[in-house]
Amino acid sequence: MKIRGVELRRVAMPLVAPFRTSFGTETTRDVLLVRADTGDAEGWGECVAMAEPLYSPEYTDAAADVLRRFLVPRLAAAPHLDAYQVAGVLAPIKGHRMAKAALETAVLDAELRAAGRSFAREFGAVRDRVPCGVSVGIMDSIPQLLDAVAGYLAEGYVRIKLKIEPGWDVEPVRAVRERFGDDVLLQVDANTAYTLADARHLARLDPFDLLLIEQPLDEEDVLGHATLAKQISTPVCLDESITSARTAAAALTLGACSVVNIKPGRVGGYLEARRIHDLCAAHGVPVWCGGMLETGLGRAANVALAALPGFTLPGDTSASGRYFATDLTEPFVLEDGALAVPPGPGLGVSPLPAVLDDVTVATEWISA
Ligand code: NPG
Repeated sequence: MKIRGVELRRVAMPLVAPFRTSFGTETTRDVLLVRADTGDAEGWGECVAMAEPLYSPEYTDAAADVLRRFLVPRLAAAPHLDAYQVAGVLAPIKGHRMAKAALETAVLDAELRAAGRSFAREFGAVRDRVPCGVSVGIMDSIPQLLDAVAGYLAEGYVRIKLKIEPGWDVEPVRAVRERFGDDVLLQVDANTAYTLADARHLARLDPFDLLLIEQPLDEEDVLGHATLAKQISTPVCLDESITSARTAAAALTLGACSVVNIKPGRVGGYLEARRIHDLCAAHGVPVWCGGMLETGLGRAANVALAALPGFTLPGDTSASGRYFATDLTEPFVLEDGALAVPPGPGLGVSPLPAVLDDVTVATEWISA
């Protein structure tokens, strides 16, 4: 296979409601889409970088820049290519995992569409439906939070994740437990908002029988997480700190986490994501699929990944309607708390041309 060219397309997707985390508030999802043309087929990849570098160092403009100037030219120069070679060809360029992931996904999608094989099949999926959780942002008040959680439970979500930060942690968790009971699968996500000095405070979450606490400390503070994990009974899960199978192996060896959130964009693509899954499965460590407010394109690939056997916890693979009134693709709809894994070739979904036109802000063609 040879790349003929790559289109970078910026789309602006309004969110149904603002989404607040410890690092910021999103009202519109500024997405960079990558479309690879191989002559035989075209493939799509969604870059999960955010508009500002608040979750990780990457951001949308930087991803577009590194794709345009460094990544696409390297790939275009490769005489023969399949998706499994992309990471190696791009390896001399440091970092920029979200940009690399989008490009690799587009190549993989093109390849699988041409071969008539689905992402799920390629990855080794063992389920055709995946149970879904939902991530609930930081709210202005506890009553507002309880209303939101009640709505999601009524829709059928099987797990609730509360975003937390200092000043919004023990009380919201207590309120959700009191109102909805101990049977609700409940977890929290701090997005690096605490330090090890908060260990005693975080231990106050212990009585609430949470599934896990996600990334309480700085992404580089892997040792801190190992220390914290000994001081609290809530299982520690890492997100931001896990950037590759290698960092996952180190974190597990150090005892820094006992659960791993796998976000393909954060680790450089679905193939590396699968390696992390395999590593964790071999060590009996549960994993779940994170989310980065993806459109239907990214969601399709996430759902395929989440159908692997080691994904034993419900992920942030919510329905399209959680974020978008109109998705880029046919919407993913929750049925009995689960989403169906697309069976069609490649991602199994494609952008709806009229919607895509409507939300496109800019396009750029990079010829090989
Ligand atoms: O369901 O897609 C989703 C979002 C889930 O909370 C979620 N994502 O820290 O995991 C996170 C958070 C996030 C969103 C992180 C956007 C970065 C960007």
